[in-house]
Amino acid sequence: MRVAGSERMGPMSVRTQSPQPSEDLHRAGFACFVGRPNAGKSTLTNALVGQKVAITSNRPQTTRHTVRGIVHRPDAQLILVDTPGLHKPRTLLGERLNDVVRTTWAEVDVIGFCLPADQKIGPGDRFIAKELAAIKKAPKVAIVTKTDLVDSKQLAEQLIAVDQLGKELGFAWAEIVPVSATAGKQVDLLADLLIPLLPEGPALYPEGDLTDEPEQVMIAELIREAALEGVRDELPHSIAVVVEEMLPREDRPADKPLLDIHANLYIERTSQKGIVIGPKGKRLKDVGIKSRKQIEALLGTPVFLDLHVKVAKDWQRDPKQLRKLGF
Ligand SMILES: Nc1nc2c(ncn2[C@@H]2O[C@H](COP(=O)(O)OP(=O)(O)OP(=O)(O)O)[C@@H](O)[C@H]2O)c(=O)[nH]1
Ligand SMILES: [Mg+2]
Repeated sequence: MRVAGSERMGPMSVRTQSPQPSEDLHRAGFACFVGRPNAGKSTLTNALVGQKVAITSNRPQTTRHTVRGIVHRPDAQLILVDTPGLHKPRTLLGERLNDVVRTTWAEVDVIGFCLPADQKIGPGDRFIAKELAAIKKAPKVAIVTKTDLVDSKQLAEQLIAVDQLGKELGFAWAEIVPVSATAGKQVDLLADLLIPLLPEGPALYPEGDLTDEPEQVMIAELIREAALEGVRDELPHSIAVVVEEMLPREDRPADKPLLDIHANLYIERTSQKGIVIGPKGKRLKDVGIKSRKQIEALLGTPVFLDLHVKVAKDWQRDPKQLRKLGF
């Protein structure tokens, strides 16, 4: 068993150095992150890119579409594809999200399977690993996430369990990499190890591009992220956000522009309205303030955010509503 970057793993063979890039070879390709909801895929994507391209939260099933984040190196371009957490679907939306994951991992050059260090490997992980075993084309890298939450003994046990999981299913991990995205531990090393697994080829995105997410989608996601904070139970799943319109305010002097953004926050039932809006509208206002700051930072321009709450009845189960909301 080889564990990347670990010197304290005792008898196991370890790798502490990144592979040396060869001088004139350029590599470019796609690596996806898959795993259970909440495994830390989006946080890791952002840490690798060095900027927030995907929203994150402690609620499961935060990510609802593939998000690409681009890592630029002189000798390589690594395109990360963050995917929704693969889970047992309970709604049509859940089925669609799982489909997105399976389509993605069939298309990429490398698969990064994320397993949190602080949770024992469970049926959800096994289920994913079993499906991964059937994919012969792409090398599979096991990424043990959130290593800051465990001590070295627990981490060692998890690394052994991950190694064992591959063996049980009859395949070998190309690498096993422990990382902490929030502590920035071994994040660069992970990129160093993914890059040699990419095909040779020229850059696929212009230099400096960090994502290909459309602005409107990023903005809707930032609003949803702010709305997810502090809501419980079923509500996180019920929230969807759509940016309807973005227009520069007329009659503004050139040095004082203002961008009007009109967005709708959808919920599934009228009874959820009160929770989202809060007493005297306070919650919704806070969501607006919080997301507006992030939107302004993203766009580099002052923004007026006009946010409305609407009911799209049972949208997670309704094909027509799903289509309207972009799924
Ligand atoms: N302590 C610690 N927490 C982390 C780390 N990475 C992610 N988290 C937390 O774990 C939670 C889930 O993170 P996400 O990145 O949203 O997880 P995800 O796998 O993208 O989840 P889905 O999109 O729902 O599938 C968030 O509360 C993160 O802050 C880490 O390295 N250390
Ligand atoms: Mg995510």
